Amino acid sequence: MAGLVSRRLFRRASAVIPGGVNSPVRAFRAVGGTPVFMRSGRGAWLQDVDGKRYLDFCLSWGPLILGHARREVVAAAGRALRRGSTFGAATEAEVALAEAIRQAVPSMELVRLTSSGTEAAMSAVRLARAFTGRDMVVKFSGCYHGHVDSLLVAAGSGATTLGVPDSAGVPEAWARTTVTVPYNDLQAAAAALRRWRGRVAAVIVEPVAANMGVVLPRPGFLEGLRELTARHGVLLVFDEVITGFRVCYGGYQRICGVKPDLTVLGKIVGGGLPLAAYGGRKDVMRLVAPLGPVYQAGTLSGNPVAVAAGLETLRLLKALKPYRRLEERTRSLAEDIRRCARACGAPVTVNQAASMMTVFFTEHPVTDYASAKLADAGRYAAFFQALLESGIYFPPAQWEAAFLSAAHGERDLDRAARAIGRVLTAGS
Ligand code: KE4
Repeated sequence: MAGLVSRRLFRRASAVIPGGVNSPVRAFRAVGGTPVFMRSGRGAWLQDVDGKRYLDFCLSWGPLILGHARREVVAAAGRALRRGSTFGAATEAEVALAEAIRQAVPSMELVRLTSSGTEAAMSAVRLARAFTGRDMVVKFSGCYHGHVDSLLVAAGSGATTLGVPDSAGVPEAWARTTVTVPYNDLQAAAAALRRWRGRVAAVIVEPVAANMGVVLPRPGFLEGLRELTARHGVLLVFDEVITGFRVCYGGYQRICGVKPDLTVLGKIVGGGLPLAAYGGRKDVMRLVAPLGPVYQAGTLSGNPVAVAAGLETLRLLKALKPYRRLEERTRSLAEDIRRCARACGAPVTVNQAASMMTVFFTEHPVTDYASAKLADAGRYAAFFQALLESGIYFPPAQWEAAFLSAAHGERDLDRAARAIGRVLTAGS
């Protein structure tokens, strides 16, 4: 439960910020209680404003693969800040970061930096519409691409029916430009492209979904999307805001071998500062202003401080090569949780991909949004709160991903496994 200072701050925040938070999921609405206000982070640990420490498995929703306040990243950002935070002009460092991204993700032949994943996804969709001269987009239930108006869409009744707004303020007409189909359902995607033949600009997908909790692509799903989109003259957009530099040095496309036309990056690529990117085929990206007619801009796009943090993060990831150890440790923790759940009869399914995972409170396999939604959010809430009391900070929502960082040591993971085991055994 949140301490006294958090509770006081939440009352103060609620008087001046909608819901007391600057992003809805931080409000703990999905898990109940007052949100914990954080004061600092170091390595794998967070400290809240009441002085309580937590082993952090939310890691700011993904950016902090090196852990909080990584010394080299802080130093690099500090040096940049002391030279001036922003010039609104080109700098060498942003060229170096774009080059590093292209080297890591070769399908991104040209790269544009933005300040958020939402901005990058929105721009990629606008670009796809311009390149194809078409208006519609196919997305997948449970996948999230930021608060882009036309993508804040709930699935229509059938797999090929037009979307309906999933947020107030989104015009019906904009929602109807999006068709939502079930993740991992290639037939539904094919049906949507047939039904709206000649009108679909892009298919946008999280290659490993993480916004309904972690859901892995079925063998052949991404390859099938590549073949379908190529056949229909539709651009394939991989939203790798989470998977980019999380699952390997590059994106999931390096692992699965599927080459998208456009890729969206965020989170890790900014090293914990506001930076994201989109990029892809030269012939497509050449439409982006000032080269072409697709306008996209940003005062702080590619700003020196965030670029410095991103560059240092990518340099460290390349040098440290943490991915194998991260995957092994995450797999081991996932196995510990499964073993404990079997032993105590807790209805738990754990999906794990590289250094991210989700503990779903359901005994069914979770392969798409419909099966993810069978999870018992109330039991997850009790699980989250019990872990919080034990000094373990999981994502405050069932349908999100938990992450490990290079700063999580064996002792930290043993501590987490023991705490999770106690909580599952106690029936929370
Ligand atoms: P941002 O605009 O939050 O930088 O990125 C949007 C976005 C785009 N694509 C994917 C696959 C994403 O996961 C996100 C943002 N992720 C959420 C958590 N799953 C951010 C947390 C929040 O909204 O506070």
